[in-house]
Amino acid sequence: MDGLDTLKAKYLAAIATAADESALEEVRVGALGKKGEISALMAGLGKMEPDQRKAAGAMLNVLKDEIDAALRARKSGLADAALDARLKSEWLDVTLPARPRRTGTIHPVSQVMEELTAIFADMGFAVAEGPQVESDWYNFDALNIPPEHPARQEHDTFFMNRAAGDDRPPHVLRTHTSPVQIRAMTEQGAPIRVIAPGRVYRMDMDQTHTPMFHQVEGLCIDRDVSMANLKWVLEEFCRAFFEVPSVELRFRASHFPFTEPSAEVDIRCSWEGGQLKIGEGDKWMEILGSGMVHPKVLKAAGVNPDEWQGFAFGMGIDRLAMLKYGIPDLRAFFESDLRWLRHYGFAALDLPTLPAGLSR
Ligand code: 2NM
Repeated sequence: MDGLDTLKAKYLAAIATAADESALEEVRVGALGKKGEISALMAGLGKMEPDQRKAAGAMLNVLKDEIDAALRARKSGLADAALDARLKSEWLDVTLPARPRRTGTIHPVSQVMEELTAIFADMGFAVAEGPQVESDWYNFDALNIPPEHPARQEHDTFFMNRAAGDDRPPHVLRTHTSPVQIRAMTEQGAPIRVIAPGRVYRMDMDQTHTPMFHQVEGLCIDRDVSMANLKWVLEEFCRAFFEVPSVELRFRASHFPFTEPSAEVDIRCSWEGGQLKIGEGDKWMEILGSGMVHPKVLKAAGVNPDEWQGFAFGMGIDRLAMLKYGIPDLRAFFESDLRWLRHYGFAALDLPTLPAGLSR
């Protein structure tokens, strides 16, 4: 049994250097497994004389216990190290921001739509919406624009295709948002106060025109609504939108098929050194069209013109955005150039409200 010390040293060394739990298991099987070296020595005890067997048995038991203890200690050490390694590799900094920096911005057209919606809401106007593909009845006939009317050509309308053999007049891409107001009047009747902001389409493309652009139209119908109410609403809108203490509007007689009388509206301004100032100066700039809704239009929308009357107006949202935010080129609005969007875009979370200030 002199070899036991050598055996002990061999196994303790093997246990100490086992690289992982499976290497350690191999060492255990080699020593203490059914066919292991120590187990074999234990099996050999049966061939010894009783005295010898007693002493050798005790020594083997001690050795077996020592190796067993060393195996357990090493095993738990290896398990701890494996857990440490796993925790290290799966480490996660939960204090990091959940997403990379937010880079999206609100398009100036969306910003201006939110601004004017807030202003008109404050004056009791609800927002109405409608389809962008319209029947020619809603887009033209109901607005007192009959088939032979020159405005149908002037509007440079985009026509949709009909199926072969279908002779009904084609649908159109709406050339203004007025059909939305016809639909709103037809559905809700009078009195009514709505604005209709949205996309409109005309076949036109140059420095100052894009085939799709944005319009907002307003409609106010009640028993005794007049041009005086129209003028106040427009002044109030311009003052709030351009964020100036006062504005001055000038009405010029004009003509639209859907209003009578009709007026084009100019705003007092100055252009000093290429810088636009609203509400002061000796220049006038046209900003919108308006008028008293034509009795035929009321009738087409199911509103009795002997009982009800009111005003309507329309203006370009893209142009409002250019004027207010000093954006020079209309066509850049719709090019989706990220540098342009970052430069002219607005922070996503500060929505314009009247009490907080529209644009900040
Ligand atoms: C304008 C100018 C004048 C207008 C008319 C209507 C409706 F549907 F009520 F008849 N909506 N908008 C209108 C009137 C629009 O845009 C330059």
